Amino acid sequence: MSSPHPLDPATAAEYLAGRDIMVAAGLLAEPVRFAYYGLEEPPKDDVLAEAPAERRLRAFLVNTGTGESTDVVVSLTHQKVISARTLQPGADGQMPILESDFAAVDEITKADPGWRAAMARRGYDDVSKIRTAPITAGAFGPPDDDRRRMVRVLAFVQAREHDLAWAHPIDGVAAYVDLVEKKVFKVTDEFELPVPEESGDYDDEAVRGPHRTTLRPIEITQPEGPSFTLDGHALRWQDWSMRIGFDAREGLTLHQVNVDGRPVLYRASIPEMVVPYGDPKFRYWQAYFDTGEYLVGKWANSLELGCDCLGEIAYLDATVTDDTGQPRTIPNAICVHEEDFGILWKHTDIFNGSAQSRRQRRLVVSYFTTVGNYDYGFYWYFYLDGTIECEIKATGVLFTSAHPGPAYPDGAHPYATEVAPGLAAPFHQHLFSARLDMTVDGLANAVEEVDVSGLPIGPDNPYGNAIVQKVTRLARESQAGRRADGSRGRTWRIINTERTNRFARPTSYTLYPESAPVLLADPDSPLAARAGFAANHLWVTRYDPDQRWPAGDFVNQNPGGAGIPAFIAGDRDIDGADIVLWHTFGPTHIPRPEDWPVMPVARCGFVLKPTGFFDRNPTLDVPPPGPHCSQG
Ligand SMILES: [Cu+2]
Repeated sequence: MSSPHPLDPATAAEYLAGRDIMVAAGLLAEPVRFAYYGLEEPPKDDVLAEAPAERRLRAFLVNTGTGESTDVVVSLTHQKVISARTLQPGADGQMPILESDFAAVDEITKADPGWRAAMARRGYDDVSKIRTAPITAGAFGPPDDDRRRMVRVLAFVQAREHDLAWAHPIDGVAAYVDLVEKKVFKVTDEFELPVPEESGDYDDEAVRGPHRTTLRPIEITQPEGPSFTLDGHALRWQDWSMRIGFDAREGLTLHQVNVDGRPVLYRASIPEMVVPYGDPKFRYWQAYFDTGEYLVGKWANSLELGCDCLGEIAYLDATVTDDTGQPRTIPNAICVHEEDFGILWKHTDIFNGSAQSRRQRRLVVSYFTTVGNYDYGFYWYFYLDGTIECEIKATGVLFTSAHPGPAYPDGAHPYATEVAPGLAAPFHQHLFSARLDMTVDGLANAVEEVDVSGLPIGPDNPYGNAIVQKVTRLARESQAGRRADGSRGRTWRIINTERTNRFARPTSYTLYPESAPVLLADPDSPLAARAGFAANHLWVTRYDPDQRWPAGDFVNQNPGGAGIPAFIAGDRDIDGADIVLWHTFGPTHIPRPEDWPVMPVARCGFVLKPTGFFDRNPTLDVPPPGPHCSQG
């Protein structure tokens, strides 16, 4: 095994070697399964000091016969188990959903007489036409009986082989499945509504109509090849350099992002997302933590040239493992390419006659994943002018329920949109948490909240036109739980407390948030306790290598309080320190009829822009795109 960079993803050989260590330690007796398996990154100080790094892997093990759950860390370097902690699920939460849970839940549910009777009452005697969706249970306490390892199951009809099951929800019924006892322990059956009939099969010409014939080809060519280089997982493009990582849980990770040879981000990723649904009926528990409960990275797509990505593409494979800890390669999981992005800068000068245009370009590092009905693309963009952007593309199929129609006045439904006859799409949110381990020009960073406002008419402002910035330093973790405020143009500036630019001001990068709602669930709700990170748009914590997951290490059925609320309990000093920003963003999705039957991409994200990081526009040296583009 050649020596990898300390931040390179774990390889297939490493997963197998780690598995052997666990076998030798007696940790993998049947029927123990891997709910997660990945690299345990070395602490930042060791990496920055280029100290010899120990390779460690972390595994979440579940005994599917007893439910016993163990959090294991092994050292590949020293060939031994470093730690093996048995979870107390009532306090710690449960391990993520296993791949094998999907088939097991289907079998268990369909074998249950109570659930079958509920289906038969609705006219479905033949359960082979029914598709079951195992949904993480959350934690609601009594009378939900959810201290056991469990999921809740909603059902859909797929009458024909190629039917889109999501178009045909069987509403009003849920099966509660104990994954350890392997039985349905409760069936809720609250109401009956007709199963919507209209086909949602967008592959079917009878549904979509014939393909339009009016789109002429667009081809992207880079005859001299792209301007980036990829050496293993090390990526260089223009003034940028970074390392690319990948994890079964959080997907794409970026490391040691530098511009102009100066550090900006030590690490960036989207380590959690929650998708809470807003229908308080029998499906009140529907809220997926796609990352902590289902592991978004594990479901990464293999991307296809010319279909998913256009141009001169470099791909990286990702290696994840199955339930038994055996490596599985996802070919072409990560896409790296370069895009023209319109005008970078342009001016026609009325005095000196200069007329100049420059083209913006961006380097794109992305991957796409499918989690149940939804598909998410995670895109990171790096621009010539030092801007970093994160964009998430949400697409796929809406989660559906039946629409009661005349049961409500004028056919309205307070919690859902009717997207096809009798078919409802409940309102919901997609709230992502970005973990931004900032190193703007080094480790000594601080955060300033910057609001803009006008000033009232007064002695210094007789005509009332004054515009000022109000700058508030966030000194401690307890002060750094902040909301965005579009009416004040609120941004957060990450400054270096030791380095200055030519104006003797701190070098900095500014986080520009979108100002969409944070978690709409009541602050006293069981969900708010579990998704504490989503209560604000911003949190700032002091770097701690163990603080990785915004909703805690064990998110599935976690009783609450883990993650950010626990991280900030110590109220550490964050001024001039090694700090991490946690940024909550994402849409509150009121589905539109146009989102059905497959949803055009909805975008969300944030931008980081250099602010006095450079002494002037860093792109004056970008040449004109062609000799004919330069005048004057
Ligand atoms: Cu949505």
